[in-house]
Amino acid sequence: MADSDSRISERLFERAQKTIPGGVNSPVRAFRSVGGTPFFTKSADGPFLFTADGQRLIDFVCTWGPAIHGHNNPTIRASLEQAIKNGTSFGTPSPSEVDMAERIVAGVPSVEKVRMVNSGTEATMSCIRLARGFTGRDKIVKFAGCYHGHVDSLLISAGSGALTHGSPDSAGIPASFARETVVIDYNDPDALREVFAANPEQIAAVIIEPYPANVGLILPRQGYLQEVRRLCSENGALLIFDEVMTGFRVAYGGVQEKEAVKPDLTAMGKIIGGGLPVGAFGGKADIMNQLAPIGPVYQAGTLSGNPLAMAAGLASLHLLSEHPPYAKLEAVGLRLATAMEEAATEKGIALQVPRTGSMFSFFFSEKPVTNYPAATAANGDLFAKLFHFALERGVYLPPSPFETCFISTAHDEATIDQACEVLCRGIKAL
Ligand code: HOZ
Repeated sequence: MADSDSRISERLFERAQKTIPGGVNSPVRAFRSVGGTPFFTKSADGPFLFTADGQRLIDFVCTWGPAIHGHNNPTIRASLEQAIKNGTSFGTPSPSEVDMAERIVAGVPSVEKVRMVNSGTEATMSCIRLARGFTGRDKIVKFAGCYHGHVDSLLISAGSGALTHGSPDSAGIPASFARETVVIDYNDPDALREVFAANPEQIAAVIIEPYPANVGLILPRQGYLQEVRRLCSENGALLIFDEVMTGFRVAYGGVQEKEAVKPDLTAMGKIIGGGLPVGAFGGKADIMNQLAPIGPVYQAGTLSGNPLAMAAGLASLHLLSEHPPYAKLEAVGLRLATAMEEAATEKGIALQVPRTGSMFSFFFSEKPVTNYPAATAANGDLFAKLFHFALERGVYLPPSPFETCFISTAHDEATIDQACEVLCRGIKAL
């Protein structure tokens, strides 16, 4: 990239920092953990981002998950163009909300009723309130490194930007709130058993990213999620799956379909908005019926079920159900991960590339990573070097080792070949 070009993003970042805290509207976008100045994106199409500096990047962030069909997908765009002719927000029920609810209920195994919200954060926050209202209990169990959006009671030992920027326990959370959240390690059923034993009839819910993807990607040990389900049922606590990242991504019905484990409540987002701001939460009808206006748990939103977001989301889900991409994404993901592991072996570097379908991440670590302590012990400097090597050569990885890479259906063979070549060269150059 020519010097004169990269200065456009630098100048924009200088301006941004004067009026936006840290120059970004979400901390993960700053390049703090890898160093350097974030680039500014002018447009995006297919598997590519086009920066203000004139660079074309093969994008493995995919707007942090939603862009499973790539950017600027023509079907999603056409659906939006059609919807916008009818107005942008009604503040009344509209037909597309019913279509969306029916699609989600048909696709996600545990969901009998669903309510739309505007972000994944709203979805998890609402799940927690509903679980407390339903059980009459206050305590929540979460897992170290799992990130469920910036919800007060869940920003404790959190992953994603909170971990990347050194504040997994955010300031601004009253100690009295934090006391109601118990944090344990993922993949350790004994830890959950002990928490239930120590807090009898006090735990309202266990919230989990069934495949944690905000601390790099971590996969469950055989039988682990089934045991979590069993322990929740045995102790009268609700099980909440945060499938904001994994829903409609690892399978149409998410991890719960793949692993055949049914949570009581599910938080959703990302893909179901087709790139527009959307979240949803759903679950068993008797629990969901506790919500206002028919139940005592209050939850609301002016823009919930927004017609444009519904149009984009419905088009996104329609594409997935009509042309299931999962087998192809699995093959592409396997090819990328295998190539990178081979490059690392050739170089003599310890690299783990955990992967499921079109999600993968990098841990420069001797052993497979099964929990938060192992993830944070991996070598972040090597990741930062690989990140910059790739970026300079037109491949964009997430700017933190505590995030997950995504592949879209728009990443065709030629694009994957090119990315593979750059990433393997980058690993060998470490
Ligand atoms: N939930 C996203 C993946 N970690 C992060 C998006 C953001 O915080 O901006």
